[in-house]
Amino acid sequence: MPESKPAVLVARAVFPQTLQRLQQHFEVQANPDDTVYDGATLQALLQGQAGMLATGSERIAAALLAACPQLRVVANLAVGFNNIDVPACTAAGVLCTNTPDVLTETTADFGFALMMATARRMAESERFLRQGGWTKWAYDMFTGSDIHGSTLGILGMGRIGQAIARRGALGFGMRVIYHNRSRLPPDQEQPLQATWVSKEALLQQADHLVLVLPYSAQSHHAIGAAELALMQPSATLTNIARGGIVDDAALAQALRERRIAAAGLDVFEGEPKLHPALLELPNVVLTPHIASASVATRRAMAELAADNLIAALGGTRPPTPINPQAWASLA
Ligand code: 8YV
Repeated sequence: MPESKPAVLVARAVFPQTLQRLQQHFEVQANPDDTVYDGATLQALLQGQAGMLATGSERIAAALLAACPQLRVVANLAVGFNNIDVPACTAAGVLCTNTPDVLTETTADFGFALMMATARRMAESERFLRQGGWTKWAYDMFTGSDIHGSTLGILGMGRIGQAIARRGALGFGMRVIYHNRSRLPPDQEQPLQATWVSKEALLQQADHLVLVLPYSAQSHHAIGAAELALMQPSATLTNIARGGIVDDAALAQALRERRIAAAGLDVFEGEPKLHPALLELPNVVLTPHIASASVATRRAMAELAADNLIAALGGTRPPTPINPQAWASLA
């Protein structure tokens, strides 16, 4: 008799090719309607499943793990994993994986584009044009701030931060400063022409500040009223990291009072809901968490998540584990 396939839950809709690939290895419970499951539904659907392909929408915490003792692998379709309580997973012997590297350049492209759109007021001027406001040229119409030759500040200097630094220094002649808990070794700093500074100096000196740090209890509201007050009134802030790193209410107030010039936001506290004040402000560019959303990159992310699930449940060490220590209890 053929061995039965392990059961897995694919928590959100994915590319049909990814689903077909997973179906070759697993009994797949898919979600073709792309419903975002609440905690109780997720718990019910996870009963008896050995694996799960998750996204940032699914919260994986201790209570869920306790209620789903058969769960052994959570493959996150994202590089960020703040939706997962990793220590709780490790304690429960659940291996978690993410999708690093494959999205670095695409996400850096988007971060740079969002920063440029913010500095050069692209969304605001497009709205003006569409609304029929463009009747004549004017010397000061939608004047913004330059990217080339300005100071790029990066908070968080992991893979995506470094890819943004490279674009700024080598592509746009920017002076690059960054703040990160650990300073990069000189052989990594030097090709990026990036200089480590204190967080305070970063906030004070950046013409364009880009946030690329992971969300954690430590980075919650890393940018709040006090930090915004240190920034230059002409500065812009771009967040492609996670909602919750910025205090959105404080940011809306700073933007309203023109204490900073503008913001570009791809992520929000409590998304997909937005702080209502952000929707009213002209000097903010808003996008719906799409920094990694090129077709090629989303395919690569889905493939890597599938690779991880297939390897881990097939008894092979997966390519990109988050808590490799859980591998010992699984293997
Ligand atoms: C994902 C992301 O699209 O990878 C990440 O951390 O933020 C995005 O690329 C999103 O998290 C969906 O899971």
